[in-house]
Amino acid sequence: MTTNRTFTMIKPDAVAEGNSGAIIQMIEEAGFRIVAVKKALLTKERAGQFYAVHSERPFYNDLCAYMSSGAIIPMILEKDNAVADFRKLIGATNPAQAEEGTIRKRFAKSIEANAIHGSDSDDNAKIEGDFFFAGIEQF
Ligand code: DGI
Repeated sequence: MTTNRTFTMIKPDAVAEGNSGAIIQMIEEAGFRIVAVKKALLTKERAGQFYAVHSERPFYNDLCAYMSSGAIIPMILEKDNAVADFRKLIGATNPAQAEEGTIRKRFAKSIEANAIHGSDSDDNAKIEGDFFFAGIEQF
């Protein structure tokens, strides 16, 4: 099944440096509608739950520490072909490989502090959106 929603969060490095406004502008100019948005602070444990799929990876501990190091801005977004189009807009995980015009090319500091998350499938978009937002907040 395809849906027209995806989940994103602006990560601590980008929020701390005051880049959220510019990132949200890029997202809206690319045609995404904001369905739900808030500012949040994850504990290391909550960050670990969100990234549980990576729990066996060598960078997991650092990733959880980083993702709980400062405020994030989670959002649910809507657009035709949202998941794939948003992955294209954010660019490669490693900013050294991200294409010109992508959010990570412009704002990511490193493969870890890479400014923004984007769900990699429709199923994960739903799971990740529900991780942060109740039904009443999604409109
Ligand atoms: O979907 P992505 O965020 O592009 O990438 P992913 O799901 O493979 O990995 C999730 C996050 O984990 C990624 O945004 C940053 C971090 N990460 C991935 N690969 C590495 C990594 N962090 C470090 N330090 N080293 C890695 O190789």
